[in-house]
Amino acid sequence: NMTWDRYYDLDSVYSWIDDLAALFPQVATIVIGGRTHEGREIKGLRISHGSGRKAIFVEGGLHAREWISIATVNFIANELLTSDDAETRAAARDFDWYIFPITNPDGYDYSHRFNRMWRKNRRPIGQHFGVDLNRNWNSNWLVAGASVNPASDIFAGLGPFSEIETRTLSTYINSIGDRLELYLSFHSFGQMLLLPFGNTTEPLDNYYDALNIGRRAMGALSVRFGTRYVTGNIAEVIYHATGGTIDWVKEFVGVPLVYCYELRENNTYGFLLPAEQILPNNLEVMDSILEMIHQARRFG
Ligand code: 0X9
Ligand code: ZN
Repeated sequence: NMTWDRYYDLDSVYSWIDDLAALFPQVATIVIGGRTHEGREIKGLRISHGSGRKAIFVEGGLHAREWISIATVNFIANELLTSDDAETRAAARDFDWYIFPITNPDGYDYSHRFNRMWRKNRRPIGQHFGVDLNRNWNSNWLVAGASVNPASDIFAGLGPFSEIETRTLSTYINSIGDRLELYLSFHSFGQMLLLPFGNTTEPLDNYYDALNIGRRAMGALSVRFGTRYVTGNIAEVIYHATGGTIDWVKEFVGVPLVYCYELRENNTYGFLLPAEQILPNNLEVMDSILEMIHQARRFG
């Protein structure tokens, strides 16, 4: 069983996912979203009370050191399966959920065993290791905030989708793409809710709806503990960066609502968020997701 007062390594998370699927066989199914350079599976859970519903995709751990994103996504899966709260039950029933806590398993394992601050995957290129998987998607690849230097932490790879992780995961996302209503990508840190695109402040097709829904969701997030998030376009709120997941999902899959959370916190701890903050973070994020779904229904 998983508690929310510590971080768990790759094997623990993967076996916990297996346990959940075994405990809730009618609604939870193990799904393989892709593969990794070192031969691992990108393992996730599909939570569904009946197929053919509109779908929500939840992704964490694309950056290895952002451990809180894995804990957050685990919590979401756990809530959808075990919560007694009426709104949470409704959210679980009304959508097919595709939940992938660790989309960079090679990197996550490496950050537990060898280097806590590892970010990229673990593919060797010359004498260096790793491609930044949030620069490798086929959307404005290498246009901004990315590097051609394999030693760099923002190395974009040898070409768009050069990495098996992004290539296989994007194929999986495409396979369910026509049912996807909402795509949530979890990163840390900085307390931001980001909208595409990473290279321009030009508004999206549905920018004002997306912004409105996002702001209301962050309003709900702040109620419990007063945590403040800033909502806005990537290029405006954080920095120019292209080849990221949500840009590709918006541009090529055409999912109406896509967001990237930069979770807690703001300056003191950075990627090393103390374990005492896992539960408060998870609770406030879950509040925001329920509000997001509620608002998305209103805006249609
Ligand atoms: O630089 C990134 O990839 C993200 N920040 S992080 O500290 N988690 O590395 C921001 C990504 C913005 N999103 C996209 N460009 N899609
Ligand atoms: Zn990140």
